[in-house]
Amino acid sequence: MRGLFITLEGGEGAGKTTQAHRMKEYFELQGREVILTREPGGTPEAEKIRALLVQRDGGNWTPTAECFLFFAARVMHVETLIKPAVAEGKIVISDRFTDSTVAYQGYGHGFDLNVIEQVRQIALGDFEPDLTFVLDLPVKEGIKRSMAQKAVASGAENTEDRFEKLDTSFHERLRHGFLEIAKFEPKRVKVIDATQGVDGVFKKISKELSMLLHA
Ligand code: Z5A
Repeated sequence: MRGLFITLEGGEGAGKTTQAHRMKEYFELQGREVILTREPGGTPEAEKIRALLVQRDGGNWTPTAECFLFFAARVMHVETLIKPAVAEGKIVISDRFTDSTVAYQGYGHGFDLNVIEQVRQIALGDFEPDLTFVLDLPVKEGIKRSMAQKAVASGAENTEDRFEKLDTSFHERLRHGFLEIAKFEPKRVKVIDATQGVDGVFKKISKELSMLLHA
């Protein structure tokens, strides 16, 4: 059976992690082997880079350096985990991938989209996900969900908050960025209305998954 690489994208609290687990159950019920992973991270080396990028004391990177760090982590992730697993017929589901760099560093922070594309070409060539879901949610709703989640988990201090401290206008640019990516690549990127409940969102996702499996 053909392996697949599927990514989940979207702003803070959009429900990517929740839907990644639902997707895993869906494929496993069909007898498929699934690997859930995330970016930045996913391999021991890339998780070390994650700590530099997302933790509040991880360092003050220039935009160019930050872009290279995201792609350094991504190359390790793709070469040592994603490609080998897909070659073995497994389904790899990643919570974020290159579209997050385009949306956060490019649309969000204003880093040159052409430079991101050049670095992407050097790092990944023509490798890309078979299918990407952008979970789309009004910014306020995403932040509300994310804050509620943190309130529940308030026992353990969360230091992975470097991007979450950004203002509302940043999150609006981010949302616009993800929608633009989907507009440019409608075949690969599917926008899912994430305002519904978990089951409603998954119903839309599973429709796309079924089409992919029977393509
Ligand atoms: N970043 C970057 O800048 N550039 C890059 O290239 C990459 C990343 C790859 C780490 O991301 C940070 O790195 C991220 C972008 C930056 N910064 N931010 N923000 P992360 O993926 O580790 O963290 P995150 O984006 O903040 O994810 P999250 O908070 O884990 O959100 P989520 O996975 O989308 O949502 P969730 O955990 O599934 O759900 C959030 C809460 O909502 C939870 O309580 C759920 O039970 C609830 N939920 C979920 N779905 C629903 C529905 N449908 N209805 C109601 N409630 C729901």
